[in-house]
Amino acid sequence: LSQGGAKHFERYSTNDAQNASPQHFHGERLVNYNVAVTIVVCFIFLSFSSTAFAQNADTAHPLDPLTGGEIQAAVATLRAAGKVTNNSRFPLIHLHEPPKADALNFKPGSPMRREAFVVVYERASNQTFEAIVDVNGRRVVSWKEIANVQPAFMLEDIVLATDIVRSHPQWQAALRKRGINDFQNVQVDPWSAGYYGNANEDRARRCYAVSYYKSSAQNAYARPIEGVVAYVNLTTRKVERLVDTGVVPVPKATSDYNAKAVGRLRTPPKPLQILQPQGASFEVRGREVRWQNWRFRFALHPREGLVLYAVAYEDNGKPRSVLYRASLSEMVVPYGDPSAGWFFKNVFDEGEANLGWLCLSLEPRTDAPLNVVFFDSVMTNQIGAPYVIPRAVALYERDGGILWKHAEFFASNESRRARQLVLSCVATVGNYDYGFHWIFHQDGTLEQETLLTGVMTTKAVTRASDAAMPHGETSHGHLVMPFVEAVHHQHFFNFRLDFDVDGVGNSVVEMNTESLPMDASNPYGGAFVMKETPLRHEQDAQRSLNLASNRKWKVVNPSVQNALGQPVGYALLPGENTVPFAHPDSWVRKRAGFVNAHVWATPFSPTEMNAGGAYPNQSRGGDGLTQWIRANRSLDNQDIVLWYTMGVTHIPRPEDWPIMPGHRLGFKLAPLGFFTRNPALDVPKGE
Ligand SMILES: [Cu+2]
Repeated sequence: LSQGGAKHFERYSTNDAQNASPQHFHGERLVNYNVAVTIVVCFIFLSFSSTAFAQNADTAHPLDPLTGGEIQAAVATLRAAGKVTNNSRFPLIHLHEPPKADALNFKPGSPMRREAFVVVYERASNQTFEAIVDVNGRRVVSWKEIANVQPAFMLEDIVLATDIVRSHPQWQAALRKRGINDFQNVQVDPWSAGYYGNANEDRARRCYAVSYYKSSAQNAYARPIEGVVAYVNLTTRKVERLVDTGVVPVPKATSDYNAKAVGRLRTPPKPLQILQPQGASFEVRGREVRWQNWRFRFALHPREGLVLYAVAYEDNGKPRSVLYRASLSEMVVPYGDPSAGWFFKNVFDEGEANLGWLCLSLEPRTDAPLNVVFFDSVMTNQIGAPYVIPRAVALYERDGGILWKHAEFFASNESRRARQLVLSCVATVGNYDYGFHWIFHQDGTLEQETLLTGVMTTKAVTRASDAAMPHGETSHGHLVMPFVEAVHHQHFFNFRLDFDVDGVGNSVVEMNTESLPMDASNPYGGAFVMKETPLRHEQDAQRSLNLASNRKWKVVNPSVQNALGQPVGYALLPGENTVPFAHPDSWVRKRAGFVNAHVWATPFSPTEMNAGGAYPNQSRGGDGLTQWIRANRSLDNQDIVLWYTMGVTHIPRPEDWPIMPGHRLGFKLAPLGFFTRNPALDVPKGE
């Protein structure tokens, strides 16, 4: 469904390499892993038609994601330089972004720097390397080993862990004790091993594997094989320890969610058609989108998922910059159960799994309305070969309700209907599915909405009912079906927001609203004021929400004033949020230090991208934001990066089972003094 300006978009042809996509990562396609890997391995010997991955010279931009041809060139250059072999693995390849000034000053059609950032993992020697490759010059710009880190998991790790666990005699014995002999019907879920203070532990690549009895069911999580955990060493390819905390009977009932399993379906509502007979109102030129005064570029980054670049709003014919770059910088999902099968479940769903790589193809009608325009995306598989995810990103307009309205009594009645532009992707990370939607509003507001759905991970218990244990308050989870608990957990998301409000030099201001004392100047007690406090250094800028003062933040350009003499700015308007419930001294809070405050600010650095550090897999704490802000750099009229941590505390409901209705949370970036009046006044009434 190609509409509007999207015909200008360079469409990649799809091919068999998509069979290596993360659709094979988890769940029912588990049995296909070996097939998938075989296809991946075969595929390296096929050559791409270079036109399938070519770049359009008219619309090419230095911030465009790497093309398939550029990925091939990067890997071939490393191979020619003797840096990699057929045994090398490529957990991550993405654009090494040019210096900010180069991107901002780029003139279409002029020559540009194109570099690839490549992470290489050598499994045999358990070494990780980072390379930067000049893909046009076919030159290795830098090559270095990064000691004591583990890059994100790849398909091969999942396959390897599953094979190691399935063939382990003690694991087999533990399952037999539970009446399970058909091991091929067991789903093995490897979880990242994290770090829990054992400083003597060597730096091998590890994971912890738990199991579910899947058999012919759709949803394996209805039948957890509780208390059996395999500590897998992926370097030595051995189960280091098999934990069996005792038999909890494996629940017998299934709980699938496909139409057949659900039973009688309700009468569907009558058709609701969203038609755009004249096409979409947005224009797409290469990777740039223009719509209703907004303009921005986007990419699907293999780690961060959707990235927005160069977000600007056209004001009286002149584009004014708002953000240079906006992205999800990291995630962490800590579970609240201390038992042997659960304590390690503190997953960094971005940095440990490469969230962007896990974005699957979207379907029209269900994942996006029928007026959608989809974009394919080029990713790299573990052996360094590019492949295409068809329909990885959706872009569409939708109705936005009332934009503004007022009726003058007995006189005029002015109202306008809002339109919204949505850019979205959905990543399936194991049992969960996360949607990321950037929503552009006509009034200059940019909204981030995160959608949580999918299947909760579960624990087998011995009780069928909560009647004898009201509210389950002695438990670390809640019953979602007889003998099955979903465990309490939280989801934290950190967004990196590189603001450029009317230029690069910005400052951060906190806004707190306060009541005034009741005295002669406030005789009726109704007075309140809003106080602004500049956050001048990094260590002043670890801040959290405060309902009592209606706390909010804004990024201003101190050098640019609006017509009212106010510095132009954009405000961060938080939505749902939470605080971490893990103990402040817990390892997860040391490793994911970004959960310890909602708002952080740093001066721009091209190497400070991920709030939990570049390599959270088996990290030992202190990486990322908590490390960088130690320098306590100035935030006064600097190139400001604002980091926002938002979270949801998920106390499972029966209604979240067996599949969770989408839960949405997010935040808004709203103009504050950026304009001098409602910027959507000029929206006409329309048809
Ligand atoms: Cu949840």
